[in-house]
Amino acid sequence: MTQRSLVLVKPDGVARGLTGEVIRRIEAKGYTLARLELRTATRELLEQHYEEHVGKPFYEPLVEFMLSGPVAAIVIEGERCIEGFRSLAGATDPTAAAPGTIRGDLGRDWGLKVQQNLVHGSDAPESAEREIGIWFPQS
Ligand code: DAT
Ligand code: MG
Repeated sequence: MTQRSLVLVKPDGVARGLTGEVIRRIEAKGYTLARLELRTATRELLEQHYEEHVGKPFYEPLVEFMLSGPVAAIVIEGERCIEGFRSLAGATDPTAAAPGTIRGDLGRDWGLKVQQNLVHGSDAPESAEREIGIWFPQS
């Protein structure tokens, strides 16, 4: 079924000039870009976005990292694109992520645990619609 997913190029990806490379891989896979905007997150927005992680030990460092610079907020569209983008992104830990994936090819451990893993992708249809509503409330 045609789905939408929220993709973020995180501050490390934007700062390293990898936004275009991430978009290139999304487009090469055949997904469509429905929305695309460079944004600076706020604490309030991130608290909603990372609702499931509030209170976990890595939550505060994650939020600080996500506030450290602009992110590219992207809505992609396509058949099973939620699972498809998760597959393109690779495992959460960039050191362990398989070669061929965004995190595996372009990410590594910089001594800041696994938070600097370049991209976010929604993990289920419900979270995709929830996250798109948070980042693009007018859509
Ligand atoms: P994903 O981004 O692969 O969906 P997640 O939703 O479990 O992973 O976690 C959100 C982000 O939080 C993840 O991209 C990096 C950070 N994170 C997750 N687990 C972590 C941990 N054990 N230590 C530090 N950061 C972590
Ligand atoms: Mg997640």
